[in-house]
Amino acid sequence: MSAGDRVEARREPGRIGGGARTAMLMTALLVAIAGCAAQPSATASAPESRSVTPPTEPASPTPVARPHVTAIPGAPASAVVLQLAAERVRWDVDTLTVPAGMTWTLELDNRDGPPEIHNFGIVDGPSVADRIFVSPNTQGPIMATYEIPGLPAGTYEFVCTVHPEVMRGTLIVQ
Ligand SMILES: [Cu+2]
Repeated sequence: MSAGDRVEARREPGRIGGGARTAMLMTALLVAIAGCAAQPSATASAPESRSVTPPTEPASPTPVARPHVTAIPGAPASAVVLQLAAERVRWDVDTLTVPAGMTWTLELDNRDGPPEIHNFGIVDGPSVADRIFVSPNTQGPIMATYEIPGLPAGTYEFVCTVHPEVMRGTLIVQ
């Protein structure tokens, strides 16, 4: 559309026989006017399109945009073995401490029978969506052993993602 306008603008001054400078000036003026005219119409139509896009935009990027700690690939194994029990929808300890940058072993004693199920997850934020690791769910009574990936030093939370409100603890990686 704007390309067509420019071509016509160049032709008209050409017929009049004005110099190349006049033609160029006219073209520049017309382009400038077209640019000025185009901007208000673009901003005027923008609210319509904006009202369509925002609902989809904030929904998806927000969780992903957040910096997220990930497990260290190929972290060496430590000899650390920790026990953790789930009983009556509570963990039996509040804090677990493990070495930084090394994998460790968790012996998860799920003492709750049906209908409860539990898992062991590590999160680095307030939401269980910020999960770094989550074991499979188990239904007790059952003992399960997991190799937990190595993490950078820091303070995390361990959580059962099925019961995140009541089954939370602090994981200290140092
Ligand atoms: Cu649970």
